Amino acid sequence: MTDKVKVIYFTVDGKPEQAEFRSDFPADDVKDCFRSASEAGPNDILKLYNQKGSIINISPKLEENGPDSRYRLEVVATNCDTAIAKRLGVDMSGLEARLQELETKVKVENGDTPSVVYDLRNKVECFREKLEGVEHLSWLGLFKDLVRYKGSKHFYQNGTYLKASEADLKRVWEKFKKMSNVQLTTEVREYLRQPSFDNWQWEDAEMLVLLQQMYIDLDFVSKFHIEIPVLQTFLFEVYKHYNNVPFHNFKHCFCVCQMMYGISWLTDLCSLIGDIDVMIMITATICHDLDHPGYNNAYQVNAKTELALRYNDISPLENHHCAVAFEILEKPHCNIFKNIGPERYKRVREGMIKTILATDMARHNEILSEFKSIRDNIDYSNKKHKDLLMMICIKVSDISNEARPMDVSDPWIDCLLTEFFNQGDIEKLQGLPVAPFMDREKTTKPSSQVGFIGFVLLPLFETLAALFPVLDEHIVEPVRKALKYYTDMVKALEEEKKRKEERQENGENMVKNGEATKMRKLSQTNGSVTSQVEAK
Ligand code: LUO
Ligand code: ZN
Repeated sequence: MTDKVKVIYFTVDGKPEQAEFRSDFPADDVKDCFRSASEAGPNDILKLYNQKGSIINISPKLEENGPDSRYRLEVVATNCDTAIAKRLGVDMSGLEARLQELETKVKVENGDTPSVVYDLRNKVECFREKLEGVEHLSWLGLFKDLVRYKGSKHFYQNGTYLKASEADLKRVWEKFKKMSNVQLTTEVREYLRQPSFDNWQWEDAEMLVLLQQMYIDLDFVSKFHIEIPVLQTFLFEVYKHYNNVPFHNFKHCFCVCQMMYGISWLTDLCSLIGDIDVMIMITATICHDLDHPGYNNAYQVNAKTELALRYNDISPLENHHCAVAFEILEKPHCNIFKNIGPERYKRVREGMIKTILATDMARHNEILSEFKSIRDNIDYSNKKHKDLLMMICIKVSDISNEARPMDVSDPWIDCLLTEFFNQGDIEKLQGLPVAPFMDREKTTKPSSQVGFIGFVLLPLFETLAALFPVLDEHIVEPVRKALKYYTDMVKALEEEKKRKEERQENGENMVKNGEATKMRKLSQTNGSVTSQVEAK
């Protein structure tokens, strides 16, 4: 049975208007209803006030009114009053202030609504308002009709900005340029080759210097005539295109590249597969998660985001990371490969595309089993064999947090679960499928790590170590230790839970026993009272 049509009367700029819709309409359609009635553009933010002057939610559930109790619709154009805001999009501080006002007013308005409904409505409304007008969110599928600001200010759902501010970028660039003229000590250059390297001790500008050092120490700068100023602008442009999300940020890119760098030295990869293929892997690791929005492929596809539509659901994120990498390399002042000639450029491009696309975990089993099938008689002159080895190497580097010392890897798993659970929260809000490891109600850090290390990480690492035994001590052994650490933790937590349940049960029994004793005493007392009364 379809709901009856409701008519909502309101004024906009003093003009009487009315909107008609059914309460089973999608929220966006109702919003569009008000938008078109008030001729508001996609960039504008709408606010609806009731007669008491309080803001009310524009939704299909909106309470019906009459022509003499009109609501008032206000169209809030985004105010881009500064140069930066004009260039980057919405003035977030203004929007934040209005949202604060919205939350306070909405709380007052619906006094009788249970607070939990309220808070949720507040959160959703607040979340939608905050995200409205931010271009990248079309990837999140939250708002199809989003503003098309070019390079608009992006931010992550918890309100932090997705991209660094101009001021931050300027500071990092200057520090990077200043430090890159300083000769790094041999000790630092040695430490940089260790899988135990601790990224948390280094600032972003310092990591940029270390990435530059990798190209120098692997001799790529001289062998491929890379100009240092071009290398610096390339690295900084890459830095600018990583987002401020909990896990898939620039630090992750650095860690993956540094692990690849460590593996290259440990296995002397350059002498095995040649300099250009190692340079492909180093550059691919630096670019492999460029502009990651903090929501994985499953989300992109389920939410039918712009990226999923653009890449037909085929590894949308990895395709995007690679496309951004070559958009950067197409800029003359960033093209570190401009002096290697068209033939080798073509080879580099093909190799980077292949290795970056291989980081899609959905292809994990496909790639691993194919590599296993050739590993024991690998032929380094066979391009197919080398391609598979390069794909395995970037995959190992990409998920290698647990190969690092516990005090380095532990914070990374927290970052990862923060990003995963944020995604799970949004998927729940949108009624989209939620993977178990993204559901904060179902996944704990130790239990998910036991599964991941045991079933994904160790089999992958042991497969590569079978080819390069030197890796066993340096990256497989730490992963085995991590598996034991989390397995013991899971056991300890299970025992603690059992003890708690036993205590509870005993507690209940004691209460029951106590009750029973009390009842017995009571009945004895009663019994004696009854017999006394009867005796009377
Ligand atoms: C595997 C993965 C995919 C996307 C983003 C990060 C990760 N990584 C990890 N996932 N990278 C390192 C780690 C790690 O140490 N642990 C996990 N753990 C859990 C949350 C997990 O189950 N991840 C997972 C498993 C399979 C999968 O696709 C088949 C995707 C994520
Ligand atoms: Zn990655």
